[in-house]
Amino acid sequence: MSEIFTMGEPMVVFIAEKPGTFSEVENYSRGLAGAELNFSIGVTRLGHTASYFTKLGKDPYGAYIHEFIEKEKIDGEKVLFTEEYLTGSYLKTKVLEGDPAVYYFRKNSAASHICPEDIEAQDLSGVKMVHITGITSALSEDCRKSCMTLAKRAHEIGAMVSFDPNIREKLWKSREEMVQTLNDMAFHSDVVLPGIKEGRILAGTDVPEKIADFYLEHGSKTVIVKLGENGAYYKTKDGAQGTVPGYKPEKIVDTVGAGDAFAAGVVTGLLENLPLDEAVARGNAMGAIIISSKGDNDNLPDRETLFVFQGKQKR
Ligand code: KDG
Repeated sequence: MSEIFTMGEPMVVFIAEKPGTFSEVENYSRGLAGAELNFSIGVTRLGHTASYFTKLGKDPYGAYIHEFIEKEKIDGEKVLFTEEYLTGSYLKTKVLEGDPAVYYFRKNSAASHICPEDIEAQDLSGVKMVHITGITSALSEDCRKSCMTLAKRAHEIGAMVSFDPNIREKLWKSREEMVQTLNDMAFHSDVVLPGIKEGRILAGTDVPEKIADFYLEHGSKTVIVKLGENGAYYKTKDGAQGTVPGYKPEKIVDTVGAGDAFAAGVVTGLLENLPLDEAVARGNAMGAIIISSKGDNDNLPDRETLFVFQGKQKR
């Protein structure tokens, strides 16, 4: 069995070749997306084993995603196919600055039908870390329960849970429901990975230490707040804390997927027993690398590429 387990919704993404509206842009390149899938690619390229669970439609998108999972050596043995629902997709615009706009085609998708029974049926033996993102909780009531079931099962077998709130307001009915659900998941997780802007929405503050304290007071053990180009701030329940500076990206092309790359860096660092600040530095490096390409995961590095990148910016 793999040391890491995750689940969520993978999608096919179509990325605009140039800025403009859909009617203005004729050409799109095809890619693969999904926060937990990006994360799985990140950790397996760094030499770790990961199992990924999802539901795919029996359609060309589903077949493409499944092939990709196999090619990346992610254990997707338990992935289920359904005739009833389609695999989701999304459109991503090209911007010259800031975050691109995204348009989802995923309502009632195959993955939104993941249910707690699916999670109960998973063999988690040998798993040391379960990674969950807030996107999955937003997909349906069943998906939300599935995330909680997964966190509970992880703790029963002594595995740790890492949680990235990954706010996607478009997927939620209301901000109130979103905040409550994401915080509840975070309180049931060991390692919480909010961004600074997410902290303002979820914890009511954009002071990194206060965001960390908010989660630590409610049961989380380690909180790592992503600060964008300024790196990341961490605090543990034992009071250890610090800010780890960010790496300079070669260029900034597309910021989508940076949080997943960051999570892959941190989680692999923790599994390798790196000191926390080094695990966070690895997360920062992974985030800086991925934003220099247009895809959500294509540029995720192998170990050697990562170490060369980190070595070039010795601090
Ligand atoms: O974190 C990156 C993801 O946002 C992207 O790959 C697509 O999963 C996705 C989503 O729901 O936005």
